Amino acid sequence: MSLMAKKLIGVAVAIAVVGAVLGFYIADYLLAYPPSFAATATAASGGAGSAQLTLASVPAAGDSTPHPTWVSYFAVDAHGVWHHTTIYKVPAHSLVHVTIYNYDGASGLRNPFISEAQGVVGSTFTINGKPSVSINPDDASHVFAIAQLGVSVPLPGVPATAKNPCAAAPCTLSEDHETVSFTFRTGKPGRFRWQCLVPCAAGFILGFGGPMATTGYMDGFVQVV
Ligand SMILES: [Cu+2]
Repeated sequence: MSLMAKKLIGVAVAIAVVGAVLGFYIADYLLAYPPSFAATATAASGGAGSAQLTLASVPAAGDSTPHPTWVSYFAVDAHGVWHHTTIYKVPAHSLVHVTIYNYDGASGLRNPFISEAQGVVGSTFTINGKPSVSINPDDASHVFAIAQLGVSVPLPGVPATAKNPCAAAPCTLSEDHETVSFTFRTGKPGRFRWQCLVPCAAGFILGFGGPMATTGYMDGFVQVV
């Protein structure tokens, strides 16, 4: 075999190895999703099924996650245990009651339009039990939005003067938080993307990188089944 042929084979092998490694990296990035979390079925109302989904949003995901310093959502089960996933399974043709405990401070919105709730049953949501239709855009900490279902609800931040803030997940209900509740209606089965709309990713360009671009932190999927 000539030297040239050996060189060509060497180059071809190197390209194949790099290509395979890149392929594994991309496949892992695309397929490594957190497990899905099922909403808890609740008593049916008016003929439709219903379910309860309890979530929490925090200023830092904590040491049990790959990115401890990133802002993140968590799912909270019926026993109060926090799960680091943003993929939720909810029933089709049902009312989904969502409760979100927000432990994070405000980042503010660039577009005040998003400070108004959309697509929720009764056109209102509650903040610490108080019926509301919008918040002050400057107070926005996170947003829970399912664009394809027309749902968008703003979460006000914990005041900077809070005496007992939670630094990182998991937090407890005795720590300062804002409780946001709302209900949305599901239709036929499908997989719908949801995301936060507040530029809350501190330290990233325009606040939209890192956790804002990663499933498991500030966005995920609603699986209507
Ligand atoms: Cu956010």
